[in-house]
Amino acid sequence: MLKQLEELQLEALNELGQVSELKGLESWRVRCLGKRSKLTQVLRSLASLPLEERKKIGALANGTKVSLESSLAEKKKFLEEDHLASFLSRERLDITLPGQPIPAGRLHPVTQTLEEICSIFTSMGFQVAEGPDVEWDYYNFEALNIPPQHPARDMFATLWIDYEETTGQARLLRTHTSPMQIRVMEKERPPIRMIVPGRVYRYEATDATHESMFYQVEGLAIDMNITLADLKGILFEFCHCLFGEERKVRFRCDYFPFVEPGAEIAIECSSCHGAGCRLCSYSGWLEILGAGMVHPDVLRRVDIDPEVYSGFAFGMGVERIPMLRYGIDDIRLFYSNDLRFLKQF
Ligand code: FA5
Repeated sequence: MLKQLEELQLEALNELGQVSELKGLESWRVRCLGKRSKLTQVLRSLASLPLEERKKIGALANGTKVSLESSLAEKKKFLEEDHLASFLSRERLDITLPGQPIPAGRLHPVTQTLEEICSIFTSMGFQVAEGPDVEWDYYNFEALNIPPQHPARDMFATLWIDYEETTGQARLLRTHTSPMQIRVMEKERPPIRMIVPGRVYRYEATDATHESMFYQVEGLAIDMNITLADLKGILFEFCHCLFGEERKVRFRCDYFPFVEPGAEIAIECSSCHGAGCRLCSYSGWLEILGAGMVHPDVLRRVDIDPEVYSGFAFGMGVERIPMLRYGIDDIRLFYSNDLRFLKQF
């Protein structure tokens, strides 16, 4: 029986040496240490042996069992470490590889221009306000000296929305930011220095310099002793900030019912440098804004005494500014969502 024990231990260790994967260990355990293993049979047969022999063989058989169990535990540990090492060598993460670049968004060129315009005027002491895109006839026209049937309504091809029965007022998409002159003056008392950026809408055919939805920035300054020289000084300073000292600026008379006198500013065309081209309708200039001294009737309507106070207002087209700065020859590029165009800014 001693010999049998020695042989089965050798045989079991030999087999254990050949196990190369963790899952092979369990079947080895069942075969060599399980209920039907040769070792268990030896242990069971101890009962039939004489006492002395039973003690001796029993101790040896148990020793064999303990030694095989510890060999199993050792082998398990070895295989687990081996498994982990080979897993790590396969799955190793190379943290030196550069990551996938995340495409960064950018501000639309019109938004960038709006921010620049606002920062120039706020540095001159103007505050920024915003108003509704859907406006009443009263603010868009009547309060600005444009009653129904006034021919100046034709200047602003209007998108009408509806008509409110109770007040008899018509609602429209504002055709300019000038209604905010009235809203601001209804709320604030002079001195007022305000700019109003926002979208405006016109029922117009589009072309290289006209869109049916575009941005304007309104400006309004009301105080004692404000003159046309203040208007001209502020607007020329603004043009120089945006276009540089060298760029030619044209300031000449224009008509708007809500100012007196009225003026417009045009900048030398960026495409032809004044020679005349499709962009500037062969005039050499592109108009960027209308302006003037606020009409006394407009001031009276909001309870500001024109004998005491005076002021100027202006309204500029925002898209035309980047067109003139970067030589963009079609306003429709801003809203056609072509990334090849937008990514240049
Ligand atoms: C006005 O809208 C007046 N409210 C401006 C004003 C304000 C005058 C305060 C006096 C006092 P006008 O329609 O000219 O004026 O438009 C002003 C500017 O908006 C133009 O100079 C031009 O730069 C721009 N603009 C006008 N129509 C369009 C259009 N369809 N597409 C793009 N820009 C336009």
